[in-house]
Amino acid sequence: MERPGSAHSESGLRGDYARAAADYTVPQRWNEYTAEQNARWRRLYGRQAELAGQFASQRFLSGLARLDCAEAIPRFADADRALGDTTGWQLVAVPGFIPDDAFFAHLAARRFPVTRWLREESELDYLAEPDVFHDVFGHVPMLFDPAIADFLEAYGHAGERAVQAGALDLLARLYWYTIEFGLVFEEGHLKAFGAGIVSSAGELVFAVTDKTVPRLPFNPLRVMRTDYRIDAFQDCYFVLESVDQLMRELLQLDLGPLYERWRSVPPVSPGTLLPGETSWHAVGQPS
Ligand code: HBI
Ligand code: FE
Repeated sequence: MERPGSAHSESGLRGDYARAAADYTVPQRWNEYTAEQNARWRRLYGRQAELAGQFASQRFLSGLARLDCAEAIPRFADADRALGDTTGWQLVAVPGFIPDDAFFAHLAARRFPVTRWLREESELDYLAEPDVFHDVFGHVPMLFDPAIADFLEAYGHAGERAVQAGALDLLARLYWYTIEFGLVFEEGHLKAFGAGIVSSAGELVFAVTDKTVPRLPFNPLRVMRTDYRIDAFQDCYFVLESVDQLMRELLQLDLGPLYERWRSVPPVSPGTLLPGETSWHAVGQPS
């Protein structure tokens, strides 16, 4: 594994990688968050929790309530206590984006890497890197959900094999279109549970209510073949019948042969519908 240090700083990642341990963890240093940062967190939380009440999955909302962090950036050790009683996940502080192999090793051990720093005032609406708000507000609520808890651990194990098979792009899209940008039908309503959506004010409204963006029924192979963008709202979303579907379908996949078959095939571009596909917006969203 190549260790990001100065190289990453030069490429724009702002965390302090030089002082991280070999597994990229750092102390959270909760006492060093300023009153101003906690006030910013409170504002981000307030705005996003209100939208989430309307547009996010119940399973996300019940995890968010368990997390109990409306007032200030939470101590990760406090979240660990709540998680320990349910799915046994733990949070580890990291400087920011970390290399794939380190990321997978943490997930495989049911440790979720959480960026320790908070975005600046000028970045309330958009940020290219994950910060503590994206990681905690977006991801941690779903760690209380047994289906997501198990899926993420399985993803960590699968990740190392996908790297060896030269097929990480295929597997990473499964994470992207579910854990980051997944939608789910809940009692006939379209809801968001992906962290990239629920932690973004603009995309949470867009992903759930836009009248033209393609929304396709979740199909793991279709997802693995679909490219994505990281610099704007997604050009398409995939919708689960229930978050339980995720683990069920992953267990049925024979990833080795699938990697062999699709590894060298160019991906489908995200806004494209394949022959025979119909987006849910076109057939009328359940209201
Ligand atoms: N590191 N901190 C952090 N957060 C991520 O979501 C993350 C990462 N490293 C690698 C990675 N994601 C992805 O590229 C893999 O899921 C493929
Ligand atoms: Fe994320």
